[in-house]
Amino acid sequence: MPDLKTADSAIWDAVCRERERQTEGLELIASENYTSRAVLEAAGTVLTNKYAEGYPGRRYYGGCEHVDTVEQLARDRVRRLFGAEHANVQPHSGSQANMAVYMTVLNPGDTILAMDLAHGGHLTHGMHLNFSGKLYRPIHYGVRPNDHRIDFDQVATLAREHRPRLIIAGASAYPREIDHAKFADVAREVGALLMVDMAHYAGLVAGGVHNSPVSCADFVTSTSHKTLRGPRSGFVLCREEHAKNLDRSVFPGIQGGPLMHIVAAKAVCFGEALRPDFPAYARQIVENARALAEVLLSGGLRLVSGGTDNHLMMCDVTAIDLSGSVAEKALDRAGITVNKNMIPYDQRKPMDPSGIRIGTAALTTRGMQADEMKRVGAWILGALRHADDEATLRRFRGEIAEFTRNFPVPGIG
Ligand code: DSN
Repeated sequence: MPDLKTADSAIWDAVCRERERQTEGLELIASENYTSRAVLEAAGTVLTNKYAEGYPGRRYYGGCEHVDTVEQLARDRVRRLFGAEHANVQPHSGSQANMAVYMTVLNPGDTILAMDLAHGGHLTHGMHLNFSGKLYRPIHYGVRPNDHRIDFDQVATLAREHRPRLIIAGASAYPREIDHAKFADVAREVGALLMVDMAHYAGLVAGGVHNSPVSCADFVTSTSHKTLRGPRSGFVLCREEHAKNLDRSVFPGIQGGPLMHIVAAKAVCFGEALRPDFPAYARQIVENARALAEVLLSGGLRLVSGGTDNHLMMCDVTAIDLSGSVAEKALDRAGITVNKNMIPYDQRKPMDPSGIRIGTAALTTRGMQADEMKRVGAWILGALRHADDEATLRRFRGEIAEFTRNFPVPGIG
């Protein structure tokens, strides 16, 4: 980045340090990943210079012939990847993908039924400070206290009582496979529409490891940067009957010009996920999560629901007398990045909850497998046990930097 270095050394320096952090540490944030060099290159192209309000073939600006090609490729590829009738690849993020669906089917004041943020849901599923909680009337379901699985009896009871216009499935911190068909049954019974927010596990759906919501949901929303391993962005899939209204909700409803460099990077990501090696990547993410969960369980940590069958696990660190915030900071000092997180029925507060969330998508991208998860698990347990022992955390940090040299980050090295 020679020009950046000369023009703005402060930004150049911060980017270099972040690159170093990403390379030398163990990245275990469940919603993060490493993109390929091709995705990075697409995101850094001259397409950032172009306005393209509208859709391919129907733009409000001249000179759109090449960005039309890009957006059409992105739409075709993501439709093929997930077997969807219609795709909109313009949402800048997962939040905007969700907002676009709400704008398509809801009026202010309408009732939505979604997973409670405190049980693993997302901000845009009706949290009181989020637009979704201010504009609409959210009702929340959660997980059962005994096994931490989605309480479908509660989902059905709440749906019958409140008659929501839209039921939302999908979560940000739920370690189990979600039964989309069961949500579809409830939605059908009460005459609601179903939206599945598959942002976290889109890569697992693409790789055939998690059941697909596309055939049973009216709308499927997602980000492209988690298990799907693309640029930081969003998209929506839906049935043809909703296509026109959805497209209108995205533009001009909630967005102006699409970020065409990011649409290009999404097209590259979808192309990569269509390649024959992607299912093996998705399978390995899940195998790695299971392997890591076993190590953590055997080390005395409690896991929400007792384990995982997707890319993430939720660890209750109060079982070893820590809080989520203390655990996150200790792991950070050892070069291990996770995030503190509320766990179901948490008695603590969001800024210092009982849990940490751990995901395996990024380390799997670096080529780590179950054997490596044993070492990663040992470092996590060691750092948690020595949370206030600076010398030990520093030693782990050095060992991890050495270890990660054997697992180059795609696009960085
Ligand atoms: N904030 C994201 C996560 O970390 O799960 C979800 O959008």
